[in-house]
Amino acid sequence: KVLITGGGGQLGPGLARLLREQYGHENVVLSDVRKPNNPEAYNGPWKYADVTDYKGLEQIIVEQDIDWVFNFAALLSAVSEAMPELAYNVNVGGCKNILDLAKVHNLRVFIPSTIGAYGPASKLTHPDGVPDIDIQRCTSFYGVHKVFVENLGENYLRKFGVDFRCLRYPGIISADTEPGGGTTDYAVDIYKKAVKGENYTCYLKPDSTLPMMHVDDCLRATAEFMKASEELLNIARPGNRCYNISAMCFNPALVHDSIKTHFPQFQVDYKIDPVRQAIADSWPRRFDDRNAREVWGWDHEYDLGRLTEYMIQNLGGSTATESKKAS
Ligand code: VAH
Repeated sequence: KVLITGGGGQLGPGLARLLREQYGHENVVLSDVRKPNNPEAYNGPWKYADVTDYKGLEQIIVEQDIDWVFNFAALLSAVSEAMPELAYNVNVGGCKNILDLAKVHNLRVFIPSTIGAYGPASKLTHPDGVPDIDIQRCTSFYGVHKVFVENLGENYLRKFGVDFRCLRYPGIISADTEPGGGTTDYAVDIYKKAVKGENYTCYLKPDSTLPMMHVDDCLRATAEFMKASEELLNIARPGNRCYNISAMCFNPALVHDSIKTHFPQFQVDYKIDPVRQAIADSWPRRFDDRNAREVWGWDHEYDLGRLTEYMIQNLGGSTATESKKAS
């Protein structure tokens, strides 16, 4: 049975829906400290779970007979800068609890990492795409937390045989869930404004290029990677379970252009947030995800054009083609 922690955030509900189709509704437990708006929409059990509470987490794992855990409980980049103490307790303490429980209860564990696990050096040494193994001198609390967890997880694999798995996510774009206080959230908000016929004030500079991905690609990659056999992963890259995944790279100016093909009047102006701009400037502009593509067949399906059509349609707007048909 599967437990998703941090399940009330941007990714949990969609992963629950996907895994419940694959493994059955009652075999996927969605959990969080905050209930999603409508947990019944995800067709299966919801439980309260706080990843910083080892005993409480262990009780759920034993009572629900859990053998896989996806841990989405985290404070993202911008929120972690504002609340470093709570961020450490959740991002580091919570993951350590899950790894300790994995050791005791023989769990398979997925913990996401992020493009934020790299620092400014990587962007300079690998302008065409930062590889899985590179310098990780992060300049955000969130990135530092994730680098620690990546290394802790791989040591639990080497020393205790814990089946730890980790994907470094780009910025994730979703229509039916809110992003969680990150640096890439503009890429969701900009579409919401466009569909409402409003202009958008962007907090990042127009040329702030970052790796990005549609939420369906992200969740499909996560489910596929978790299903990959341990033997395959151990043979391919012994002791190393952290893979970059990417789909596209864009910046506010490119999103604006893509949206204007549907809403020609849509305007974007810029009011830079220095905290999130500094975080974005420290992150890679491009990701090299060849290992994920070669070892377990990762491939993305959404590019910027398809993402824009999807977001407009799923936020209640009409794309250019639909408007033409209607006229
Ligand atoms: C953030 N959306 O902006 C998250 C993610 C790669 C970005 O980690 O913090």
